Amino acid sequence: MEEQSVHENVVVSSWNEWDPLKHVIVGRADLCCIPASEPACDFVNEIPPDSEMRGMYGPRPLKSVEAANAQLDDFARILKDRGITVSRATPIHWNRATGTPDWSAETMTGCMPPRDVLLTVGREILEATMSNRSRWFEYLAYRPLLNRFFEEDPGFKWEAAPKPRLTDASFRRGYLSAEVTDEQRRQWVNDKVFVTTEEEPLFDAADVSRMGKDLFVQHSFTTNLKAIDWLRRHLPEHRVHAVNFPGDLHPIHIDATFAPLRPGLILSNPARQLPDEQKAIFEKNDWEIVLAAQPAHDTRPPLCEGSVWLSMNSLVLDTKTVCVEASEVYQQEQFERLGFEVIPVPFRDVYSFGGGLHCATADVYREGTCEDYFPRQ
Ligand code: DAV
Repeated sequence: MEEQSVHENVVVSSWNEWDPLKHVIVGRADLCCIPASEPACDFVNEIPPDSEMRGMYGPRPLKSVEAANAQLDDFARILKDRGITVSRATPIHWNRATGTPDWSAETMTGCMPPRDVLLTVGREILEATMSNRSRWFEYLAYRPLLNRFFEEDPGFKWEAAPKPRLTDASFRRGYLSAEVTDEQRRQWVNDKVFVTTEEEPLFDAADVSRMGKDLFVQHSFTTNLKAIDWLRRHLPEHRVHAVNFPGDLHPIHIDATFAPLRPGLILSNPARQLPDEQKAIFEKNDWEIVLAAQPAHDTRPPLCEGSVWLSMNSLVLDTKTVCVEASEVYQQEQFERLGFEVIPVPFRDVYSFGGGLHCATADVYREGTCEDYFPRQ
């Protein structure tokens, strides 16, 4: 058998980002596309003029897909060698037009960052609404796995958040326009005015950081307050906190910004810090927030939408072991100083497909139970 669960009948369980990882989903780059411009995503217009994809949406260059898949396969092998069960996404033909009664989109995106779509909270996996039209159908890449977990694990709660309509009312027109100045952007982000509106609940799962009973959710381009309220009502046993990082002019997903490493320790992006009033809960409960090391690179790989801070997008295997991108030497040194064994994983070729080592995975099973790490609220 290719994959075997370590705990009989319990396939899905994960309460935080640090307990010993036993089963994980790793994405795939097959058939991934650069999506056409849409209200919440204008990547085509950001493609550098010297790129073969200049001005184009559609399938990413085959060579880049092969390079990314080689690193993803290697990462999967590294995890398996550590005794971790690895399940993989099932790609579909992303290069086709989709639509609903409310909109149509020229292509889909792909199934590289499973973290964006799947939110594992304890015995539940929740399919996020997503907030880009080109990512509306991405859950399909995980349905074969979720269906299998459902058959194997009688206690697995398979959930999907309300499918969003994503009409024009869900987006601020012109928000991403190249004509908007940085000063204006800074003001907007400071005022928590993002590209998505409060028309309906919208979230990407990667905006959620799981710390036992407490879930910290970044209010961002991809997650609105209505979704944070929805998560609060959906997970009544948890405390759901909205967090912001005003230094980030393009806030999308929390995991290159604010990453818990073990109980009591957070790695924080020095360029995107939590406002003082939001730090209170960590201080009150004696958590330490350390600033991440500088990235080893000052540029991003070709056709990459993420920032150089993917340097801190690491996968914690347990409270003593962490996977870090192989060329991110400063981040590795910092992890070693913090008492971690570092597993270097070459991953720069995957960055363009939507993120780093944390993005590229989604938890299925970690040991441990739901603990209260923030008794003082
Ligand atoms: O800052 O590059 C990347 C997160 C991708 N899921 C960043 C955000």
